[in-house]
Order: sequence, then C-alpha cells, then structure tokens
Amino acid sequence: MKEFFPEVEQIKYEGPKSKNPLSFKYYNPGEKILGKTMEQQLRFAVCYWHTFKGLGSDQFGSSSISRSYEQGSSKMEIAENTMRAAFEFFTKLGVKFWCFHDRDIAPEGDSLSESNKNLDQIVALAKKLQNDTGVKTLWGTANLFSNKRFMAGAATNPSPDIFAYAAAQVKKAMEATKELGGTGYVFWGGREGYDMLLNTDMKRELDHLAKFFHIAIDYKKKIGFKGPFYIEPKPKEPTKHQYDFDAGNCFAFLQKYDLVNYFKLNIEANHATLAGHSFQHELQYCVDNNILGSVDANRGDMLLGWDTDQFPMDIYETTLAMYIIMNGGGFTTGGLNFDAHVRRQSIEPEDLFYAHIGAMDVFARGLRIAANIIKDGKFKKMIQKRYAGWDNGIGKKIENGKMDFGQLEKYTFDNGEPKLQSGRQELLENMLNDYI
Ligand code: XUL
Ligand code: CO
Repeated sequence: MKEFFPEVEQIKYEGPKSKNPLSFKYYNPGEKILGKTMEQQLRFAVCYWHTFKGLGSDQFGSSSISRSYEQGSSKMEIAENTMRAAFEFFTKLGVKFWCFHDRDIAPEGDSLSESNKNLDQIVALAKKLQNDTGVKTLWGTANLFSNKRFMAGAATNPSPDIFAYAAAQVKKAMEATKELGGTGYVFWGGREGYDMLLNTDMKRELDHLAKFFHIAIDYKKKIGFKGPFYIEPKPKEPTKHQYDFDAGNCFAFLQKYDLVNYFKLNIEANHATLAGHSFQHELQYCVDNNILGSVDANRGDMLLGWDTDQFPMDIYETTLAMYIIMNGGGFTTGGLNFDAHVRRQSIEPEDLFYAHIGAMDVFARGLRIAANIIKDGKFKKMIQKRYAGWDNGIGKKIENGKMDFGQLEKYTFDNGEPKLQSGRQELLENMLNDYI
C-alpha cells in the first residue's frame, strides 16, 4: 500500500530524556494516571479540516503547502487518497479518534444528491479504515458556512429555503456520523450571528436556531443516534456577533428553549480567549453546570485578536485545564480534539507530526501535574478554608434560606465590622509553579 508519510515511522513514548523530536516524552498511552490510562483520560483526536485540508492559505495568499495525497485524476480520487493518508497519520501518531465536517472528507457536488453520493462513497472507505486500524470517530459535523448559500447563516438565515438546505445537510452528516460510530455530533455556529441589527431580526433568528435543534433532536431519536449534541461557543468570526457567544450565553439559550437534556458544550480554548474569558473559566463554567462535553484544544496568540488556531504548547494552560476537567470527572463521550493548524511556513509533513506530538506531550504533562495537585488536595483545602464560614453559623443559615434582610441587619449590628482574610493569590501562584 502506498505510504503518504514515508519520512515518519510510528511515534513512540521514549521518556523525558529522549533527544528524538519524533517521540513522546510525556505521553505514555498505557500508563495509569488517577485510575485510568493516559489514553483513556486524554482521548486525543485529530481534526480532518486543518490537518489534511488546511494548506497554509490566509487572507493574503493561497496555499503554501503541498501534500503527496493531493495528487489524483479526480476530486474523488484525491478525497480517497486524503482519507488513506489521514488513517496512516492517525496510526503513526497513535491517536485513537478523529473529527470531521462532511465537506472536508468528500467534495461538494453540483447538487445535494451528488454531494450525498460523494459522502457515502468516502464514508464507506472511512468505515473500512476505522475497522482496519481501530481508530474511531469522536464527532462529526456539517460545514454550513463555506458555501456562499450560507453567507447569511444556515438555521438563522432570513430565507427558509436555506434553513431547509442546512437541515438536509445536517440530516446526512448525522447519518454519516452514526455510520462511523461517532460518540458525539457538533454544531459550531458557523455564520449564525449578525453584522448589523438594521437588517437582522435577532429574536426570530434565535427562535429558528432553537427550532432547528429541536428538529435535529427528533431526527437523532428517529435514527437512534446515541451520542450527545455539542454546541461550540465562539463570540465573533466570521460574524461580528456570533449567537453562541460563550458558555454562559449558550447555557441561557439551551435553558430558554428547553434543549438542556440533549446538548453539552464543545469548549475551544481560542474561542474562550476571543470572548474575553480564559480557557479555564469556560471549562469550569461547564463543569459547574454539568454541560462539559468535549474540548477543541488549541490556543490563540496574546498579540493577535483573531482565531489563530495554534497548537497548545503552554504547560500552565494545560495543567489548569486538566485540573478542571479531572475535577469535573473527566471525559465520557468527548475528548481533546486538536482544532489547530500548523503555521503557513511549516510546509513539511514532519511539521504536522511535530505539532501534534508537542500538543499531546503538553497535555500529557498537564495531566500528570494536575494529578499531583489533585492527590495533594492543597488547593482544594485552601478553597474549603476560604469558604468555611458557610459551613455553620450564619453562613449555613443563609444557605438554608433561614435569614431575611432584617435578621441580617440585626446580625451586622450585633457583630460589627467583619473580619477580613487574605486571598493568598501570590502564595497560590507560587504553589502552582512548584508543581509545574
Ligand atoms: C471554527 C471551529 C470549527 C468547529 C467545527 O472556529 O472551531 O472548526 O470546531 O465546525
Ligand atoms: Co473548533
């Protein structure tokens, strides 16, 4: 069988002392951390769109990268080569999951039925390759944003014809995800949002988005797709105001429209920072509200204000992220999907491997460090101590709804000025550094 990445062999764990850049120094898949293997805890996934279809183009220039799998006499032959290359890549990297959009894996045809036919053909190949390699689908989704028909949105489009087209596409993408045994299905907002209110009926558009999701739930039940739906918050880009702004906004939407039982969130690090939050904030918000589904693991750039989709490389970020994820009980259906692409100048196939190896290692380090923090329980104890006033006395009475304003006023008259306590931020930062 033709090899598409002949320059790279199977990537192995060689430990922190290894000098081999094509090896894992921290990610040891079979090693147990907090009762499960690292592979089970981290559930790494490779994304199809950036990794195999992202060829370095940006707003100022076209592709800078050429790949061996792009050669072929037809779009479908290239699509098949790309799928074979993808499974070679997953296998060499030792990643057990992948994620895709319908239009990443199979080219759009001249009609919806031709697009569906193309998708069927590629899904059949993907299914065979999944069986051969043991690699599984983490989630699938539909691309409802690239084609110009979706320029004003998909489910929130002013035209019901486009709503219908989007529904037809999601129906098929959900069937494909089910066929491939996907453990979840993602709805990233794409172009669901607006650029100006003078041409937008925001209330009506959001009602339509909810309607779309309810129709999707009905279909999920009909075909017996078991996995959860995930919405993926993002505050802006491509529209100025994306409807799924952040986790808090998504949760309010899900509650208002009675969708909470069917949806969890797919939190992307770079989207969190675009919303003016930290990655950890968004994760903690989801854990606290029982809506953490999956993670798009990437990072932005402190000096650039857009979705740069860089590979995660910051140990502080991954440590805190894993600390929150593990404290929240860890992943069930979700995982860590690298929604990230190599930079435009990283034109060699090896660069794809370096990027993923580094990202997997930095999450493996984050997991190891977070496990030590959890085992010691020092941060948890600091928080318990800080809130101890609520465990008895006046605090407990307030929590139990036993105090009204009059009683609280009397308590304050009787007890005088409250005693203050230090927040200990610098000490906690030092302690975190000690772990890292
Ligand atoms: C866009 C983004 C998407 C979704 C899937 O910013 O993150 O790639 O993850 O549609
Ligand atoms: Co994403």
